[in-house]
Amino acid sequence: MGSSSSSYAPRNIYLDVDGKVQKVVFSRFCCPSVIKELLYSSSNIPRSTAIMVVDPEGAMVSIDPTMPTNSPSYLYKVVPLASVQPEEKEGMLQNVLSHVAEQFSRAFHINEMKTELTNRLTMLEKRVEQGLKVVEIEKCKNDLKNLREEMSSRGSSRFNCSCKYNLDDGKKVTPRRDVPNYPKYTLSQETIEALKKPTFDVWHWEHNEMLSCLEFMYHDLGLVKELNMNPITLKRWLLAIQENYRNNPFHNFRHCFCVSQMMYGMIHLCNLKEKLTLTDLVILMTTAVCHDLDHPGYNNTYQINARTELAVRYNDISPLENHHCAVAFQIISLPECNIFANVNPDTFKNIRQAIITLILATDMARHGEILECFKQKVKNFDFSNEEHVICLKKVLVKCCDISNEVRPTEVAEPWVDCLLEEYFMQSDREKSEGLPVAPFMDRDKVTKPTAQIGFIKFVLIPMFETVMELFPQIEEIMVQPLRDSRDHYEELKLLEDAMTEGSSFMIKFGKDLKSQ
Ligand code: 0WF
Ligand code: ZN
Repeated sequence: MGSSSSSYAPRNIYLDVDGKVQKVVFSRFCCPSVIKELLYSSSNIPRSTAIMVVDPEGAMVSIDPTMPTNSPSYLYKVVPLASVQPEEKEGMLQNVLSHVAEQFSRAFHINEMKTELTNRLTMLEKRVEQGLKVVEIEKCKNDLKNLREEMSSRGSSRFNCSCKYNLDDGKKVTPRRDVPNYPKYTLSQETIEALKKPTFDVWHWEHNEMLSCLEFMYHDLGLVKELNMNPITLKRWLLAIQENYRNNPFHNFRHCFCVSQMMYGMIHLCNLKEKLTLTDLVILMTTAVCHDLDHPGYNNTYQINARTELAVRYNDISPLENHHCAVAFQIISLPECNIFANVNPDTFKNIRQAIITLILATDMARHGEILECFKQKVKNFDFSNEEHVICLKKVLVKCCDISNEVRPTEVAEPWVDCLLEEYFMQSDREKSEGLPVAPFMDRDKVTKPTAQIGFIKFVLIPMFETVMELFPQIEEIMVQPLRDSRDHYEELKLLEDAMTEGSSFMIKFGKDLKSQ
């Protein structure tokens, strides 16, 4: 693990704004557009005017996360671009450099990044050599050299990594786009009401709309106020979260949204605001949002049997869940995405510990152990007992994680297709790699009804019925839909069996007829 705390240390820039010293602080990983936004805010120059930063000698300073820091005795000035025409050529170069740095700071894929940057750097070098003064050439070459060095140091650490992430490097989790590109959707009253219920149609919404819904939930539950969150940081955090879910058939950002929306629904249905603390609600919601971050689409069994990098890193102990947690806290460690920046260190420690515990509890290999622990407490449940509350939170997160079948058939059923698609991808790969294949993942053995009946009867109903002992109100809204779904799949299974028997009969009957 190569990251040192200094790599996350904020950078301070001091500006002369109308004769007063103005300090601007940003992270090394802050994208240039965010730095520019900070400069606009501190300098009172309208955003419609292009700006540049100049040092006391009149030299231009590039606006990017690597811009040289200064001191209150050596102030930079933010000036409108129009007032510095003579340096047009250099300005152009600085803009391109800034743009390169921006592209760089947003790039995720090493190959994409290398090709893109190499092309741009070659172009820049040509421009530098074509028309700038020696001193300018030296400065630009230096900038290019630094950029190249940084690129290769970041790049090399990511080679040979099968996943998008290398935990040495916090950079890759930064959002590709910033909040201005994330339009604000105003939720209608109808959507706001629907959002609280398991009947919410999760297929109806685009990513930006789901982001707005999640943002709304944090505000509506009072979590933003409680933790004194910066609302822009909340938006940036959510963007980073969305970008760090992969486009798997099942384990994708929409699944993250479903789990979070179900948690929001359960918070309302079970009146959890009255029974738990607001910090507990932050923990529950944030766990739901983060719980499958960067899921590669292949489960723990595959990770362990194939001896993947994740399995090796986490010694075969819940490799995926450990990874989801690590990515979650990498995102939080970015100052521009740190929704917990304004809580005190002890509270942060508690929140972090609780989220880790809950994400790790989503490993289905621990299902029996966790449900048993809750069963022992539920008859005499004590909301003032910390152990009881931790156990309840684990079960609530687990319920939401696998709750698709609580939703109406037309919403739930496509999720089974998505999951089977992901499972079949895994089993095909396992077959081709000579690894063991679970029957419920095998396209030659499993059908939708067979997959669902066992899961609903032996996993979902027992768990939700146990939660119902504490919150009887979930029977009508959550448990009954599960029973209906079980019946629906049992009917489908009968039909499926009849069809199979029918075709077997036809085959046999056909043969008998032939032999006569
Ligand atoms: C397809 C089925 C299944 N059905 C679901 O509704 C659902 C929701 N989450 N998950 C689901 N799996 C899994 C995603 C990752 C972990 C949980 N699966 C479950 C399997 C086929 O069959 C069983 C049945 C009983 C016990 C164990 C596996
Ligand atoms: Zn999940």
